[in-house]
Amino acid sequence: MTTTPTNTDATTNASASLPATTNTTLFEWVGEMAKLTQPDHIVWCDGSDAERRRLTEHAVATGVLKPLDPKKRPGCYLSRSSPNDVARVEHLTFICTPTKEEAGPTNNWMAPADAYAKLGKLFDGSMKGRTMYVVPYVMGPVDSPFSKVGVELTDSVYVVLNMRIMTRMGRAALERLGDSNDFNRGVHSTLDLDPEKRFICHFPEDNTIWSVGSGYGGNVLLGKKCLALRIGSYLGKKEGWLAEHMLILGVESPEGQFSYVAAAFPSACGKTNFAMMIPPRRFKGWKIWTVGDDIAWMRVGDDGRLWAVNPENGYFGVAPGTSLKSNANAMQTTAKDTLFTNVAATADGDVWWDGIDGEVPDELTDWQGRPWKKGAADKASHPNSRFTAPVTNNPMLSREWDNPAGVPISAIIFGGRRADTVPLVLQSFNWLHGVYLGATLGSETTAAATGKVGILRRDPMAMLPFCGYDMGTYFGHWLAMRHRIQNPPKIFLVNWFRKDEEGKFVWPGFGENVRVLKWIVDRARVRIGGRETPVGWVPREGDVDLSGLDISAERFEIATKVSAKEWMKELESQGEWLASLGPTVPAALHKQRELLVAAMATHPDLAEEG
Ligand code: GTP
Ligand code: SPV
Ligand code: MN
Repeated sequence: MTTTPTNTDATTNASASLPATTNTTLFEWVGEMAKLTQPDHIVWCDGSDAERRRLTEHAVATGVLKPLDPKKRPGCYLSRSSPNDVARVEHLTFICTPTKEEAGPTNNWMAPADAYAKLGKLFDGSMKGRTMYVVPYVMGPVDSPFSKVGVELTDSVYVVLNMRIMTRMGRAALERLGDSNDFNRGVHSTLDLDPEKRFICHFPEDNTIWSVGSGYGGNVLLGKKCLALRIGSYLGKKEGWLAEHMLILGVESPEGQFSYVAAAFPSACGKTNFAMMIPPRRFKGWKIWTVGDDIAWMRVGDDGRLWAVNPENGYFGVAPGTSLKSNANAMQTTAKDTLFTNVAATADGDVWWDGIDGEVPDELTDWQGRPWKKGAADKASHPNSRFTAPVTNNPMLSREWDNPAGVPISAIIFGGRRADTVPLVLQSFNWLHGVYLGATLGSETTAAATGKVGILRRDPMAMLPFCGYDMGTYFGHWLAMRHRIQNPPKIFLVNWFRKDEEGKFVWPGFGENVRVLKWIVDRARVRIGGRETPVGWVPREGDVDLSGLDISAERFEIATKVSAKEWMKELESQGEWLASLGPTVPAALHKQRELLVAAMATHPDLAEEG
């Protein structure tokens, strides 16, 4: 027997279910947190199907979830958040290292003692009248040396049901943990959803995360951005690996050759779509297999290559824009056993969002539960409405998705949302230049975080909101990794979002991106040509297979153009960015920039102007 002898917690008087562990460190910590938050009940989650049914019934009965039509969307539910709680809140997210310098200039910082005191006050009695769920989970395959165990205490049944999809949750996690004290300690209380009392605090040294006042994904599903990226990147620096905001996919050629790539695009910039892409008809025999759609943990293998694991177990994906045309695999993935958040509802019990297939219905219930009529000024689905779906629903799930060793990475791709300057694809000259391209990545902001959208900002490696320590030191870690990897992946920059003079996207994107991916994989395997520009390699005409695609040579040239004038401006702005990060930015990156500027300055387009 591994159960404990009691089902009431003597220190709190809360009724408690029986946990399947003897881990005293865990008991003590749960007891301590229960004493602080004072829940009426404590429920230890086992991850079973019976538990899912029970919690789902409870969520429906209390109005947290609304069942969808069981024929149209079997096992699916709709959740509506508080209208003030629909995205990550970067201004309320803190890294609580002993010194501000360790958090660096791009993170909000609070001294650990201050943060514990401030949030401790908010947690005090915050679960009175509520249930505290104890959610043990593993990030990564349960039996992988890559993986990390976390335990999240939460008073939200929505969080439990989402964690159940997004992580390996329950008994398996307690078994993996055993009596070890090496687990992430996450505490989440919904409080009253007052943005004035909303904080997401990370204590890397204590492997602890405290989150209050929100119910939104990235703020409260603590295994995801908080553990897998912010704490993960801190551990990666310490332990010699990389925790990255990257999708992982496998490309299968018609000959049956597999190549794996990892790609970092900022939030709502196309990772899920790229990871699930369906090649166009012309690419018969080519298959894209999804390993992960948001996060990659990468380590050097015994063979000197970089190996990547997806720590997640589900997809927390952007709904708007998802359709049979743009992402049929995501449509199939969300056909059953999926939780939808802040999408619109149809009268017949289905979901709806902007960009979904078919006619816009005349009437809908909008994401806030209000009647909506076609043509209304307000959007029926929130721009950051999301689906939570198990990876096993994905028809193109890679057979390697759960491999404890991960997959070997041949290419790393950075990409952003750039209306100009950045060509469709650019290959770096070497690792240092590739790290430079990642470090200076720029992208227009999206609805995934609270704030204005469409503003160009630097988002290095798509990690600006997710790096758990000083940015310059993080760049140094990337450069240092080169010396551990004997056979490093080639590094690329892509941009699906370049616009023409009329403001239209020049490149069709989505499944057509496989054409670019093929060039990338062929370049990584050194079997296709390219053209050298002062800022990197681009495909020559004919290098990218455009057959069967309705795009003119001129338009392809616009898509792949490297303009000397635009790049001189870009390099200047990149210099300001690097300078703003302070003295920890490696000298090699400054020198790399100077070299690019000097090389670009010899360009005839600039010389003509004198
Ligand atoms: P997070 O989950 O926030 O990290 O987002 P993500 O990077 O996974 O982005 P996702 O794939 O969900 O795409 C976000 C939005 O960009 C959706 O509305 C997509 O329809 C759109 N999008 C994705 N790929 C492309 C593309 O190649 N071209 C264009 N024009 N839009 C795209
Ligand atoms: C992102 O914003 O990058 C997401 C969604 O993937 S969240 O989990 O909220 O971070
Ligand atoms: Mn993301």
